[in-house]
Amino acid sequence: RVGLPSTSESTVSQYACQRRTTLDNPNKIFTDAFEVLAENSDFCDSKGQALAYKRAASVLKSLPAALRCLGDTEGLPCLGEQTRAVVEDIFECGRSSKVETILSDEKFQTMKLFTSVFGVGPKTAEKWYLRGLRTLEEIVSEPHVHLNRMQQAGFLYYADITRPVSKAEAHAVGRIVKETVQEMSPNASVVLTGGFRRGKEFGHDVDYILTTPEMGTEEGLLLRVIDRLNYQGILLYTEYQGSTFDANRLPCRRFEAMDHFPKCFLIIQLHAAAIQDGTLSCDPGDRRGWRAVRLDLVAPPADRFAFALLGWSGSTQFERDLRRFARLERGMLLDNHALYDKSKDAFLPAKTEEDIFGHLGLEYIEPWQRNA
Ligand code: DGT
Ligand code: MG
Repeated sequence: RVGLPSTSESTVSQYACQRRTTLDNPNKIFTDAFEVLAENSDFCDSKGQALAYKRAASVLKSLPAALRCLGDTEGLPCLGEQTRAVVEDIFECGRSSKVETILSDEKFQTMKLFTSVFGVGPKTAEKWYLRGLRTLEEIVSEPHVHLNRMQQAGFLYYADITRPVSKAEAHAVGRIVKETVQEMSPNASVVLTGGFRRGKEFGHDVDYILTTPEMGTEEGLLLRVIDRLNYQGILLYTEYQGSTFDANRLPCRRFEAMDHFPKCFLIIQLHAAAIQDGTLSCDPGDRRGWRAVRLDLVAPPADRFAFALLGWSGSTQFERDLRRFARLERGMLLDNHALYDKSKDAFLPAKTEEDIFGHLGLEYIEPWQRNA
């Protein structure tokens, strides 16, 4: 059993926050299959089943080597009868018939197409599907379909937004935000988070955290940044959410709940000149000289920076398991705002991510090892 941990040496934890998961994934053939199955379960509103497939994919991503036979899955957590059957299928036929069936299913294909539009979730996609709509053209030309502002932007910039953002583009966006912030608040900081902080080469959007040392000024700063970007004429879409943060509220039990910090979901115009090597990831035939990029900015108060950074760095699976580990193994509640120790009835403060891992009694996991 070369390269794979056997039960006698080291066991693989059921929690992603106790595993180191880099972007090297020797089990991509299996994890891609699980991710299709998870997405399909999400489309069918089978949350539990979706989570089971996501957990199985996450465990395989953390392994140092490829599975060589079905027997290699023995002793691994989160792999049940259904996921093992998929692994077996892939070993025997080179592919999973269950996955192939889903991929060629009209409903799955349509749901995938519709949910690829910014602002369209599975509920809306299903509603359109049940009305008999099958293409994006049909949606925009159907008079009875009402699109909200976010979805209108999603259709307007569809080609750009569905094109992956490169690391060079993400850094260029960061420079624009930093310059804007510096002009107004020289002590404020702009920190990269999300998938690019985990070392990804491409992402679906760019995520930055803004924070100021002076508590209580972060919300105003974010609003002024938005104003300034607007004045520069590069804002194509803006959705602002003001703070609903309450320092006395206990951390949220549910993972999916969004945090309460002031934040904005933007679409910005990124010009080729802003990129270090001057090349945008656009069609070679594209003569506009710019592309639209999705940008999220969140502005936590300084004393919550570490929690926000940890919460926004992802991956989603890593975040889920951090919270689950805190609750089930430590009797603590963790979210993007705070860590609360139930037995001590106390909030545990943190200046850095290391402090949070320390409170949880976890070894520190670097951002690039959180690709669970
Ligand atoms: P990407 O952008 O697709 O390359 O990958 P990420 O990991 O940057 O994902 P993204 O941008 O959707 O979200 C950034 C992180 O923010 C994500 O890893 C976890 C966190 N996050 C996103 N959405 C939610 C949410 O609804 N609730 C909570 N609690 N956290 C979220
Ligand atoms: Mg992101």
